[in-house]
Amino acid sequence: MAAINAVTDLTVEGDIGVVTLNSPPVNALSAQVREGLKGAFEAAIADPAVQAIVLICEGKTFIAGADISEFGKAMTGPSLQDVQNTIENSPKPVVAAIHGTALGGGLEVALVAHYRVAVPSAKAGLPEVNIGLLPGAGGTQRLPRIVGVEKALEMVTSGQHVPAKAALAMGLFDSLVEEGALRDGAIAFARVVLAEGRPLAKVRHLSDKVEAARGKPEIFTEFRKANARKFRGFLAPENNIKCIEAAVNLPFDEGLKEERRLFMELMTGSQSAAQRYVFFAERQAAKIPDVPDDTPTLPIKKVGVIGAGTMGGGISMNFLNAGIPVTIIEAKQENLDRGVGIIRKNYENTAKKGRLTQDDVERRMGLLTPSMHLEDLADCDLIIEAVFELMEIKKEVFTKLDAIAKPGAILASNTSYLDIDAIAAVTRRPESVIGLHFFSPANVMRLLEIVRGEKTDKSVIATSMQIGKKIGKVAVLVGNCFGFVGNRMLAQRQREAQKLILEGAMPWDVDRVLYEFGLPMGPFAMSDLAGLDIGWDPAKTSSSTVREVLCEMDRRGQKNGRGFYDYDENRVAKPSPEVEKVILDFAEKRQIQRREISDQEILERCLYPMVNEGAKILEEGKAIRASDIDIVWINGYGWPVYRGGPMFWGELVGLDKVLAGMKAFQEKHGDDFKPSALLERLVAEGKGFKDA
Ligand code: 3H9
Repeated sequence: MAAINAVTDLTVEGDIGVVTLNSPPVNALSAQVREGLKGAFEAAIADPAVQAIVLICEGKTFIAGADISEFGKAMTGPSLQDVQNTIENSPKPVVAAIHGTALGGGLEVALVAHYRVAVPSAKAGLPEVNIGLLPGAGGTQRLPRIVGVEKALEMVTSGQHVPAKAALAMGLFDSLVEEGALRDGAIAFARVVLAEGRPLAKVRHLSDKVEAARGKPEIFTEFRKANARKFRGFLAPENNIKCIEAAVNLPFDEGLKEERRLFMELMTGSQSAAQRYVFFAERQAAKIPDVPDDTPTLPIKKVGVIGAGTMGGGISMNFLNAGIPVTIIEAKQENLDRGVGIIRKNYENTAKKGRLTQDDVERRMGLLTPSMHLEDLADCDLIIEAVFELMEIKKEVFTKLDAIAKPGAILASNTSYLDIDAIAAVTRRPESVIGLHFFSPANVMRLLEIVRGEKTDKSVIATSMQIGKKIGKVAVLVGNCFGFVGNRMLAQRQREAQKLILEGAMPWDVDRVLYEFGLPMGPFAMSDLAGLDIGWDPAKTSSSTVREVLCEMDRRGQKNGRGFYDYDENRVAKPSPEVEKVILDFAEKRQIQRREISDQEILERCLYPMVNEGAKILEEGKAIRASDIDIVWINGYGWPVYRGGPMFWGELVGLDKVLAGMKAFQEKHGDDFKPSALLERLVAEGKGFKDA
C-alpha cells in the first residue's frame, strides 16, 4: 500500500489499483483531497501492474461534494476539473465504488469514471441548488446525457438524493453490489470489465437523450411555469435550467463553458453566500457550548401532550410519525374526539396523496391514546403542555403535572411568549422544566425553539435537542424572555406595519413590499389567514385599533371572506375600499397627517428594528449566536433562505447603514427605534455579529 498523501492511498490488488480516500467527515473535495486523487490516479495509470482502477471512500460516505468551506477563498492545489480530466482520460477503466451519498462534486467525480457501482443503501444527487449554486464540474452536462432532460431538470432544481435502486434504473449506476461488500464487489466488477473487454465508457459521448430534447423548447418553458411559485426569488434554479438547456443545444465542451459561466455568476452573488452560510448555521445551532455532545440524555419512549387543539394535535403527529407513542389529553370528550379526528383526517389526506399507506395511517393512529385524565401521563418521559396561552392556566397545569409525572420526566410548555421560569417555579422540579415552542402547523414547520429556564438541567436540554432532531425539527436553543427570539422580533415588525398604515401606506402596500422581499406573505395577509379575531373579546372591544374596528364590523379574516382584504370565493385577496376608509378615518381621528411612503421606507421601518432587536437578544445572551437567530427566522417565519436571515441580511446591508437608519427613525418616530448598545459598539469597532 502506498500513501499518496494524508487522505489518499493507492493499493494494488493483482491487476486492480484501488484508490482509497479517507477525509472525514464526508470526504469533501478539499485541496488536499484533490491533490491526493490526482496523485493516486497518476500513480495507478503509470503502474504497469494495474489494469483497472477502483475509487472508493472510507467512513460513512462517498465524496459528498466540493468542500463548501473553501468557497470564496483563494484556490490552492489542482482544480477539480484537473482531477476529473485525469480520471476521464485514464487509459485504464475506472470504477467508482459508491456508498453513503455521492453528492454534488462527488457525483461529478463518479460521472467521469467509466463505470459506477454502489451498495443498495447509497444515494446520489446534485444538491448544489440548495446552497444557491449549480453543479459546476460538468454535472449539468453529463446528467441529462444519462437520465434524460426531464429527470435532470428535476434533479438539479430540487437537489433530491436518488436512492440506489432508482439510480440503477435510470442508468446513473451500472451495478449494485451486496451491502457491506463494496470493495470486493467493485474489484470484481472491474475484473468483469477487463475480462469482457468493455470500452472506456465516457458519459460525454452519450448523445441520444439530449438530442431527443433538441428543438423542443416547450420542455423548458413548461418546467419553468410549473415551478414558478417554488422558485420565486431564487436565482440558482434558473441558472440550473439554463445549463440543462445548454447541454441540449451546445456541443459538450461549449456546454461545459456555459456551465462554468453560470456557476461563477452564482458563486460570486449574495444569494449563494447566504445559502452557504445557512448550511453551516443550521449545523452550528445544534452545538451548545456548555452542553457538550457527551451530556447524558434521558430515554424518551412515551410522550404526553396536553391539549388536542390545532397545536396539541400537530405536536402529537411529530412523535407519532417518529414511532413514539403519545397520550393526548383534553378536558371534554367532544374536544378530544374532534382533535383525534383531525389527526386522522390529516393522515388520511396524506395517504390520498400517496405519501403514506393506509397501514402507515393505522400504525400511527395505533400509537395514539386519547384520554381525559392527566393521571394517564404518569408513565410519560416527556409531557408537553399546549393549553390556552394564559399564565394562570399554565401554572395550574404544571402544579398538577408536578404531582402526577414520574421523577425525571421532562415537563415542557409550548408557550410562545410566557415566562418559563415562572411556570417552572410552581413545581418542585424546575430543573425538569423547559420550553418546547413549536410553530403552527406544528407537524409541518421545521423550527423548534427550545427555551432554557434559569434552572433547566443540562440533560433536559440535551434530550430536548436530541428529540427535536429525531422528529425532524431544526432545534434552536434560546433564552427565556417575552416572545423568546422569533416572536420578540416579530413584534417589532408588526408594530411598524400597524404604524405605517396610519401614516400613509395601505396594508396591501406593506404586504407587497415584504412579499417582494421574499417572505411568504406580509403581516396583514398573515393576520387575515390566522383570523383577526384571535384574542379579540366582543365584550371588551373599544375601537382602539384598526384591527378592533374591523372585528367590530365582522371583518374576521379569510374565514368569513373579509379581513384587511376582501376575498372572493377562491380566496383570492383584493384591496378593500371599506378597510381603506376605516384606516383613513382612524388616522384622521388620531390627527395623523398622512403622507406618501416609499417602498424603501416600508422595508426599512419593518426590518431594521428586527435586526436591532436581534442585536438586543444577542447582547442579553438570549441567543447563543447571531446565526441561531437567522435559523429561527428561516425555519419558523419563512424568511427567504437566499437572504440568510435578518442578522445576515443586516450585515449585507451594512450594520452602519442599519444603525444610521435606526437613528434617523428614532429622531422622527421616537424610542421604538432606539439602537441597541451592541449595534452601536459593533459599528464603532467596524465589526460584525459573529464578533459580538
Ligand atoms: C459542490 O459540490 C460544487 C461542485 O458542483 C462544483 C465545484 C467546482 N463541505 O450534514 P452533517 C460537514 S457544492 C464541507 O451534519 P449528515 C458539515 O458541516 C457541494 N463540509 O452530516 C458537518 O460538519 P460539523 C455539494 C461539509 O450525516 C459534517 O460535515 N454537496 C460538507 O447529517 C457532517 O455533516 C452538498 O451540498 C461539504 N460539502 O449528512 C452536500 N458536507 O460536524 C452537503 C458536510 O463540523 N452535505 N460537511 O458540523 C450534506 O448534504 C450532508 O452533510 C450529508 C451528510 C448528506 C453529506
